[in-house]
Amino acid sequence: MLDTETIVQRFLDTKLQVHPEVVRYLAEKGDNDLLERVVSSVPGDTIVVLAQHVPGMGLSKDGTRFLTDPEVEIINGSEGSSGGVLGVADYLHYFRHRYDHLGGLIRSRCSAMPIEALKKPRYREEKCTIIGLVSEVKSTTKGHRRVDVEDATGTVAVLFNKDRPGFADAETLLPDEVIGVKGSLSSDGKLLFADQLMRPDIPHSHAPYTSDTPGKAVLISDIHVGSDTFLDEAWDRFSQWISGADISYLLCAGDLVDGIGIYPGQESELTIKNIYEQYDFFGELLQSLPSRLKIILAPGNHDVVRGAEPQPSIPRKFTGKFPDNCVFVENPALVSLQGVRVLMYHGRSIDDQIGLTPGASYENPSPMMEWMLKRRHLAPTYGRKTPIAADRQDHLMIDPIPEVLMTGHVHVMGIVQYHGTLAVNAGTWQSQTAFQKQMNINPTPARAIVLDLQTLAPTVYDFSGEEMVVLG
Ligand code: D5M
Ligand code: FE
Ligand code: ZN
Repeated sequence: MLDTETIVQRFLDTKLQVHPEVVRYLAEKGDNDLLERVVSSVPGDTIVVLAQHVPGMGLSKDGTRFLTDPEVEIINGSEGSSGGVLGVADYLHYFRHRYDHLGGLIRSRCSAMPIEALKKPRYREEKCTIIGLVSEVKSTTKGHRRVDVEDATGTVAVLFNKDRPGFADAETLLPDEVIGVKGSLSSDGKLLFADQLMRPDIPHSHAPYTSDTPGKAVLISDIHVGSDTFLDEAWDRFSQWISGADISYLLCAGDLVDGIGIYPGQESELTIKNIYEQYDFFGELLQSLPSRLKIILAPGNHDVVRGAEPQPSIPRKFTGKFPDNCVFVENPALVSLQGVRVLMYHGRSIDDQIGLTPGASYENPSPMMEWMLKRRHLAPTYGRKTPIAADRQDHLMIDPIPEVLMTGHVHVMGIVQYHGTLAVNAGTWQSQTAFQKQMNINPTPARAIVLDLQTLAPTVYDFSGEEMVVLG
């Protein structure tokens, strides 16, 4: 047995400093002969003993691992940045903020008039452009979409004809999103026949940033520690793999634990029935991952914080057993990894999108992420399944444009590129639950998506079988 103090002292005795990763490795090996071999074999001019000096540590195989130290910056959603209790009156500011900001993105592409101006007789049967918040969405008996659009001056009904090009876009309209509409006003001035729907969107010219230096991040979600369907063996395979892989960052987009009292009858599906113990167990799992990893953890709807979004980060009283290389962020959070911005969002609004959009299903979360990017909003609809916290500012808008949008929640993996942004749903580490069986949701468990920060290329690693499989 070798303890870390003995190892550090042994090197100090020979006037050598030693990298913590090396100490950790030697302590794990517990092999005194190996320690002596390292001490006697390091070149004479060595100041710090690094991985490359240790036979079998396997860390110098591609020469890239320690070229850069992990570099993480939390741009939005750092610990403690939300959570103040506000009142209903603040929603007025909230929607005003959303309208001003997202409307501004559309305004740069067209010249819109205030909705109250449509009342003037001279605009009847004329071409008009408006920008507003969708207040209601309905299907007509003939299958067209009729939506009410509202700005600070008034409301107008807009009709999207199902036989016109672009109708598929109109079918994805959600209450409370900000849109622009070009169309012709009816003869009574009360209805706008839409020719074109404009969303805040990502410009075609958008060129994502890529890192100048090598670096890889692993994206995962929905671990659900404490549930009897948590895939502990798959996790162990993942844990072993990541210990020997050239990964600098591990990001998890929520549902870290299964929680307590999240759904009726949950108790009978829990192997750990205490919320502190669930987090402790997860902390211990993370303790056995390499300490060089920067681990970024956001909450989801199963975690211990309030459900209303933005969700605060996991409070310290639950994270005592987590290693020091963990960073706790809010949901959502915008995180920069070597300059590559990853927007982490658990993805509860996908439930609302599926409920409100014809043809949308749990089988494929990719279109939902694409629509989030087009809307430049993670969760526009207020008052359905996604609770939104009272605030004077809208923290769920997508701005700046991230290089990567990362979600989870639906437990189904999906990857899609949209205007240069990579959108990833990372799946889950939980097998199908009884509830999901009832809902006919078929999860894609035990996937880790490796993101290359220099190319933004994703590679899927599947740990669900006995052997790890790289899916490409
Ligand atoms: O969500 C796991 C899966 O279950 C995900 O696909 C969403 C679905 N789900 C969860 N709660 C609901 C409700 N209330 N309605 C419809 N679908 C739901 P998780 O957050 O891990 O429980
Ligand atoms: Fe989940
Ligand atoms: Zn969830």
